[in-house]
Formats: sequence, structure tokens, C-alpha cells
Amino acid sequence: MTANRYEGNGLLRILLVKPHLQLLVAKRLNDFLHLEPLELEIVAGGVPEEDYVAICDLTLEKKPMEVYYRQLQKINPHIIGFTGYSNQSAKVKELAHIARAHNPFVVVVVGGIHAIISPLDYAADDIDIIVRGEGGTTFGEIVKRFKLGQPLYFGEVALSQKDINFVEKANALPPAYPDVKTIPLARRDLVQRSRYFSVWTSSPEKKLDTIFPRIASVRTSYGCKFTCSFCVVHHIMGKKYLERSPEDVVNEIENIKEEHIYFVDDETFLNEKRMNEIANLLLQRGIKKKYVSWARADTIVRRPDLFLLWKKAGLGIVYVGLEAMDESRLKNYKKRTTVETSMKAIALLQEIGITLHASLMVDPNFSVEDFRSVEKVIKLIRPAEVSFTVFSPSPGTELWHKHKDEFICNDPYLFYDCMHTLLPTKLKIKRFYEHFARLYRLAWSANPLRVNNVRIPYNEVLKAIVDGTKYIFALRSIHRDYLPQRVVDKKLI
Ligand code: B12
Repeated sequence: MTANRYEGNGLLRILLVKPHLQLLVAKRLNDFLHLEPLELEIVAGGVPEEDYVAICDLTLEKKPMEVYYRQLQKINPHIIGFTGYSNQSAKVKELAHIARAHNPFVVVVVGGIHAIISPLDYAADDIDIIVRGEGGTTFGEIVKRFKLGQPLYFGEVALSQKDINFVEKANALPPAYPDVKTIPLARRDLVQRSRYFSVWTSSPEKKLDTIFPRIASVRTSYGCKFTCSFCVVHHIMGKKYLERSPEDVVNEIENIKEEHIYFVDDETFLNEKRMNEIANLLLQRGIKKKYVSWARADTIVRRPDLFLLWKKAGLGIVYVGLEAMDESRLKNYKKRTTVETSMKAIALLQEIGITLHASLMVDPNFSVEDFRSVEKVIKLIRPAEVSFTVFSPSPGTELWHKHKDEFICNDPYLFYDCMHTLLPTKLKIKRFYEHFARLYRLAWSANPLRVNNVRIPYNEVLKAIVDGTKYIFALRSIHRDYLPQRVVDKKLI
């Protein structure tokens, strides 16, 4: 134990931690795509310049707990902040407990998506403040209050169990985000930038020096106006869509060293006029980078000209949440689009020369025939990157409450990764995951690198084959995670 109380003078030390992943399949995904912890970089952006702040991204580490202990020893923080998805909440609590055991005076702050939607889950002795919302602005205020010796909880956004209204506030809807102009810029200098990459399959020249280029993440907007049943975003943002100005976005991109940029918006292309301006500014300023973004099929169909312009600006890959090629499922998911629109969008992207990443959803009630029809979709839309998730009610939504008594696992938060089913499957679960893994295997044959015979370095071909095989194996093995013995043994956690 290293007792260490901040006495109001001297250097204030802050450590921000991204917990490592628990489930094998999520870890394997990181072999293909590992993005920087932008949420913590923005939180760090809110820390006053005179204070010391470090980011510890445990998702990068082979021995994360050793690294964590070492960081605690080395930095001995006065304030420690954790981020986390729902499937990391148990780990966040464990890490918070360790931090408190290391120094009983440390202030523990928890933020991120799970803190926003399920704050009561973080009502633990080792957690002082639960941040329900934007972190850069809120954390800055917490640090300021800490130095002044004031209470660290305030408003609807920084919650504490010490507050007599804690439960009422935690049960209320998430508070509104602040004006986007007040959100600090990301402290990108605090991470080892060379360790973040994303698989890249777009190559009009049919030759790539690498398929794993370094990549930076940029957030240009917050929220989404759509209310898809599987998504939590409209619950967080109250259907609001907050936009950074084109100048602000382009200034940030201009200062980023990486050539590849991943737009980590909830929905980047919602305001077509704004996206038009951003592309024009990028072109006018001669900024030559390559982009990957999400977009809805109906936006692509309505504005092919916009995607043509973005192609010129460097857009190489577009992720489209096709979800299902079946009208009734689209309706059930409240996707507000049609199969015809999806097909048109696919054709338009091919015509424009932007690589499609199609994201499809598998339903727990799938029969063998349903899986076969998705297999046909893969053939229909090639060449395309294709990925699949399993429809799962999201924590914080009505569907979660509606179905929670049906969940088939002990810890539904841990299993909320859209790959592990929370709901019972119609097929035997082992069979279900055999079919699910087969979809990924077939998707590899539709990959643009293969279909277009793109030349890539030999060692990367090998890496892709080895990691792809490991990924498919992890998918086939998902059913084992449900064996009660494994959960009890804590082999998973
Ligand atoms: C980009 C993205 C990804 C990227 C990875 C991003 C990354 N950095 O690793 C990719 C595509 C790889 C991905 C994958 C997955 N994702 Co994802 N993803 C997103 C998306 C669209 C944006 C996340 C992001 O980067 N935001 C940008 C940052 C800057 O914003 P932020 O996270 O909101 O953080 C702010 C606040 O939350 C707060 N905050 C955050 N942390 C902290 C910490 C402290 C101390 C404080 C004070 C504040 C604070 O301040 C931040 C700055 O403003 C979100 C949607 C969303 N609205 O969150 C889904 C989302 C986070 N993903 C989700 C899921 C489920 C997954 C997957 C598990 C499943 C899947 N198959 O898609 C995988 C697994 C990823 C993994 N390896 O763990 C869910 C999580 C739901 C939940 N309850 O946990 C979301 C919400 C999507 C959804 N619609 O439901 N994802």
C-alpha cells in the first residue's frame, strides 16, 4: 500500500485506464482492428496543462495486470479514471478495487458508455464518481474541484453515492451533452501511436504496401436521429445530433500524422450539407488522406454525388449496417430502410469505387435455412468486406428490460459484445455458432483483396490467414463460454 494524499500543492498525477478485453473473440478482433483510446485522449484533453496525465491502454498488453500494477507503482496517481464498455464493467470494478488497495486516498472516476447507461452497476465502494456523459468537459471540472477541495459530484453528470439523490439521478435519462465547441481536443500524444491500426482492403491500384496501416480515430459528430431497436445511441443522446463544424474537423485532420483516418461517429453522414463542406475543405486544402466511415444505405442512394466527392477526398471504405436482407427483419429492427435501398447502395458504392463493408445481423431464432439465406447474400454482394453480429438487446434500452428474464448467461453485461447471444437460440447453441463461424469463413472468399487479386506483402498474407483462422476458431468456440463451469472457474474473468 502506498498512501498518497494530495496536499493541495505539488504536481497532481492522473492515470486514465482502458481495461483489457475479457472474451476471446473480442481479443481476436483486435488482430484486425485496434483503434486508439480516443475517449481517454479527449478526457485527458480536459486536464489542465500544469497537471500530469498518462493513459494506460491495457487492451494492447499481453500481460495487462502486470502492466497495470507497474503503472500504479510508477505513477501513484491521486486520481484514476476508467473507461469501459458494458462487457468490461466487472473488470473496471476489479481494477478500481486494486487501485484503492494500492492507495486508499486515490479518487476513482468511471466514465464511458456503461457508466452512462447503467450507472447503478457502478455503485461500488471503490468508485467515487460515475460520469454519465461527455468526459473532457466533466473531468476537467472534477480536477478543478479536487484541487479546490470541493465536492467532486455535481449536476446530473458527475454522480456519487454520497449524494442523497444518487439513485434518482442514476435512474433518470442520461443528461444532455454540452455544446460541442467546449469539448477538448484529443491528447493524441499520450499513446504509442504506432500500435494502432486497421485492416485496409481498398486498392484501386490492385496493390497495397500494407493491409494493416496505422490509423487515427476522429469523432466529427455525436448521436443519431434514428431509433434502431438494437442500438443504444438514441437513448444516450435523446435522438439529438450534435455536429462539429467543418473547419474544426478539417483542422484536426490536418494536424494528424497518420495517413489513414477512421471516423468513429455514431452516424457520420447524417447532415449531408456538412459532409459536403468537409470534403470540399479537405480538397481545397490539399489534405491527402484515406478515410473509413459508416453510412446508411439510404444516404448513399439519396446522395451518390456526395460519395463521389468523398471518393475524391479519399474515402476508401464505407461500413453500411445492412443488418438483414429481409423486409420483416428490417422492420422489426426499426431500421427505416428497405432491401431495395440496400441493393441500390451496394451497386452505387461499386460504381463509385468505394469498398463496401457490409454489416449483417444474425438473429438467435435463426434456423439452418436462415443461415443459408445469409450465405447467399454474401455471394450476392461480393466483392465486399462482410461482418456479422448476433442480435442482442442492448443494456439501457427497453428491449433489455423486456427480455432480461430470458437471458441465458449469468452475467449478461460480460456477454454483451453482439457476438455472444444473450437470448436462447432456436438451433442448439453449438450448431448455431458452427453456422455463425461458417458465415465468416465464406465472407473471406468475398473479400475485395481476394476477389480483385490485390497484391499484398507475403508476410501479411500469412498473418491474415493465421489470424483469420484463429478468429473463426474463436467464433466456433463461443458456445463453450456458456458452460457454467467456465464462468464459475472465472476462466473468462
Ligand atoms: C468506434 C466504435 C467501435 C470501434 C472501436 C472503438 C475503440 N476506441 O476501440 C470498433 C468498430 C472496433 C468497435 C467494436 C465494438 N463495439 Co463499438 N462502437 C464504436 C462507436 C461507434 C464509437 C465509440 C467511440 O470511439 N467513440 C468516441 C469517443 C470519443 O466517445 P465515447 O466513447 O462516447 O466517450 C466519451 C464519453 O463516453 C466519456 N467517457 C468515456 N470514457 C470515459 C472515462 C472517464 C474517466 C470519463 C470521465 C469520461 C469518459 O467521455 C468521452 C469523450 O467525450 C460506439 C457508439 C457510441 N456512441 O459509443 C460503439 C459502441 C461503443 N460499440 C459497442 C460494441 C458493443 C462494440 C463491440 C463490443 C461489438 C461489436 N461487434 O461491434 C465491438 C468490440 C470492440 C472491442 N474491441 O472492445 C457498443 C457498446 C455498448 C455497450 N453497452 O457496451 C456501442 C455503444 C455501439 C452501440 N450502438 O451499441 N466499436
